[in-house]
Amino acid sequence: MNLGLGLYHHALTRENFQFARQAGATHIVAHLVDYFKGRASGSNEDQPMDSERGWGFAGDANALWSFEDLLALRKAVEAEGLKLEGIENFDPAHWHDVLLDGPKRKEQIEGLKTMVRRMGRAGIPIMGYNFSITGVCGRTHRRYARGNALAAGMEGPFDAPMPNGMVWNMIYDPHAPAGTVPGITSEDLWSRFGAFLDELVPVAEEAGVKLALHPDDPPMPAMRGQPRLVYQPGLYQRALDQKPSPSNALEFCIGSIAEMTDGDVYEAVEQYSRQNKLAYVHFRNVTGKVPRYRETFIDDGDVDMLRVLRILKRNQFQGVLIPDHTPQMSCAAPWHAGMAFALGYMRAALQLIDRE
Ligand SMILES: [Mn+2]
Repeated sequence: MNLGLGLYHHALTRENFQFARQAGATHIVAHLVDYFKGRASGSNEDQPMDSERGWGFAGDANALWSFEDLLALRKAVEAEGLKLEGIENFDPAHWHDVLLDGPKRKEQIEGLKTMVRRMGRAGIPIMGYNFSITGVCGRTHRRYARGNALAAGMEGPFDAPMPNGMVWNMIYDPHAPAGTVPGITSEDLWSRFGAFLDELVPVAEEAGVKLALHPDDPPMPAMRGQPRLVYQPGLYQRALDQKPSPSNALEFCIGSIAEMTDGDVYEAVEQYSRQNKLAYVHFRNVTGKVPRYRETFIDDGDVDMLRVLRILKRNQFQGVLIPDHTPQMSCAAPWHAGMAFALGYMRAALQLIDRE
């Protein structure tokens, strides 16, 4: 098993690659979507947080990720002694009508195929994504964690309808007419997802890229009047069975799975790691379950993280673990301190597990 760090778009710098290496990481997972565009300065250090208007504006619909930029990113990561394990999240600008089944669907599916092919050519093996209409929304951000550290949580359902022009908690069309996006059924959503896999998986196979599905965060059956896809551990199996392929894999989020109301996090780790379906792991801890939970420091939640690692080891998981989110620590560099704490814990845990 390998230790990695996920870096948001604005944090893809040489200094942060060195920071990751210094904390013992060997791999980077990069976000190319800028979740913080158009937001107040000073808000851009931590994970993006929510309001009814979402995180902000999606990227440029006409600018697909280029082969040159992808290759340059991999080279920059490698120059600091690390490997680029994957890209996390498609830009809503590039696939809003895939999620919404809108008029640009066909064109946008072709764009996604093009970017997956370019990733393969650039030697980037994993594309993490979250097939979700409303995205990561409805969370609160308060001093929930140990020592009054700022962390994300949830304090009940979030049902405010989603405005037109928004998908995946970002605005892709600021000029959309007033009104809200009509709700669809769960079967509609599964059918859109199935059609996405039918088109993308063969391309990913040929490109040598694994598509890695993140579960819903938060894992509620519906939010903002829209259904969600993987909000219980067993729904991951449905997603895999929809299109069996080495390229149909999971961005396995321990925190989100622990927040689910059914099942058991250790059984889920066992079930999916035994099938060798974990492309990479979000190694995050939490207390409580939806609709009331709080993100915690890695050593301080409901999940026994060492028990998770032992299951992964037994099932010969060889991929990368990244901290996902952490509470922010009180100091001049709250995000970095939180990540360094999580990485230190993970490094020690992996050394311990290795010696058992
Ligand atoms: Mn996650």
